[in-house]
Amino acid sequence: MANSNQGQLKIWGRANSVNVQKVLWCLSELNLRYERIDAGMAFGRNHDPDYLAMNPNARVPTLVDGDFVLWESNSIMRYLVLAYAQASPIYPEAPKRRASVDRWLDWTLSTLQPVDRPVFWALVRTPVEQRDMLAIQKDADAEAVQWRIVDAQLATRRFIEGDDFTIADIALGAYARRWFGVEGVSKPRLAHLERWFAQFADRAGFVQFVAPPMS
Ligand SMILES: N[C@@H](CCC(=O)N[C@@H](CS)C(=O)NCC(=O)O)C(=O)O
Repeated sequence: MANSNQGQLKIWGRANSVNVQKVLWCLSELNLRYERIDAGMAFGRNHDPDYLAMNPNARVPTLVDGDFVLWESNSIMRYLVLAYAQASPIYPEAPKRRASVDRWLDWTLSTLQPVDRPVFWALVRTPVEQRDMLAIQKDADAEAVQWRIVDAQLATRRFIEGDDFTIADIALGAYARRWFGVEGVSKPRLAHLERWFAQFADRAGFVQFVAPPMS
């Protein structure tokens, strides 16, 4: 059954953006209705004056909820839970548990995304003949350093912060799909990360929005 929002939620952003995917996966977990409008890269729109008035970064995603506008994908996920599913374990209320989830959201933006981006762009969005494989392997090695941190955390936990699935799993899971999906570089075997990632095959939001071929 759909949640009790009135279907007024609009998400601006192309479906192949990792940050849009996080929000779509979260909306699915919360069973919220929404409309998605393509924007960014080939779709354009994000440099138009009306879009810039909503999001001066010219980035996707942007959420519009009635007269409220919000950008930054992790902030959007937090807002959706607070506005529409406050008691949900997906963003726990207890201060220490919430802060533990928040740190992975911050870490994803500050530490993981910068090392993932060069690898993803080189292997997914760069023609084969233009790829510098030595440089890409170095970038992949730098990304592996960060995934080892996640792997170690998962050695003793079902999800990143314990028994419950949270929006930190969404943020990390969307990037893990890229890490596992890129081909042509050598990557260390990270057994805990693999076990954790395999669980998402049961989650409709992951299957629909994150698992499809990368582009
Ligand atoms: N920290 C921002 C990053 C947003 C961002 O960099 N979005 C990328 C797509 S993943 C973008 O808008 N790229 C330009 C474009 O699509 O034209 C967030 O998490 O929302």
